[in-house]
Amino acid sequence: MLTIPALPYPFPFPLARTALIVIDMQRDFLEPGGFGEALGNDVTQLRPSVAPTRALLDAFRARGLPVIHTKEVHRPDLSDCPPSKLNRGGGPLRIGDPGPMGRILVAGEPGSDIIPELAPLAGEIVIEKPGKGAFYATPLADALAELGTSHLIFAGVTTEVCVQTTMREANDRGFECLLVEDATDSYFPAFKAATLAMIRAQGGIVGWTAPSAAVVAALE
Ligand code: TIU
Repeated sequence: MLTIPALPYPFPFPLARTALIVIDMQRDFLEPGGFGEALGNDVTQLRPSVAPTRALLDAFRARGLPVIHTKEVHRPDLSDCPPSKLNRGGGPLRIGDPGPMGRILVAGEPGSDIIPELAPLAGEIVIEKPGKGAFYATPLADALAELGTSHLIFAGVTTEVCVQTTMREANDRGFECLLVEDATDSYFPAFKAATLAMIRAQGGIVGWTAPSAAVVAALE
């Protein structure tokens, strides 16, 4: 077992059973003209997490450890987007509408791509998901079972929406979970801070948090 200095206490992990999961680092959330901006958000708020996420990717890749990327996308016919999600927001652009990066949050459109800095490498698992959580209506659970994964290191956006939803369910499914503090961002810094605090409260009720430097150092 290796150990990462973490909160609320050190995080022990077996290297061979640990995977990195990077949630939804897509152009639709991080670049102007996508879903995030259509919801009225300042997309520049998500930029600080890019370099730390890249450092995690480099460290996991150098060790030959599994990397899983997720993307929040819908089928072109929107058959996997319930009306409750389609109609939410009330802004001028909705899921499936044409925007400057193609149709908003639709699989295969330029806006749905993971940003170039964090692009998946050949052989890395990419999970397309119609919801906020990465387990709902996806093959993620089967993929993790096949890998023999017991411990998950989380990065991605946004902290309190897709990252937290996925981490909470992973925790319920028996995974030991650590969220990397500087490799996640929210459009609302106060929500990010609150999410980190609630994850590690009550003795780590949902899991652990640690800075990327501590995770990278543990892998060296
Ligand atoms: N709106 C928002 O904060 N997030 C999402 O809609 N999806 C993800 O978090 N990926």
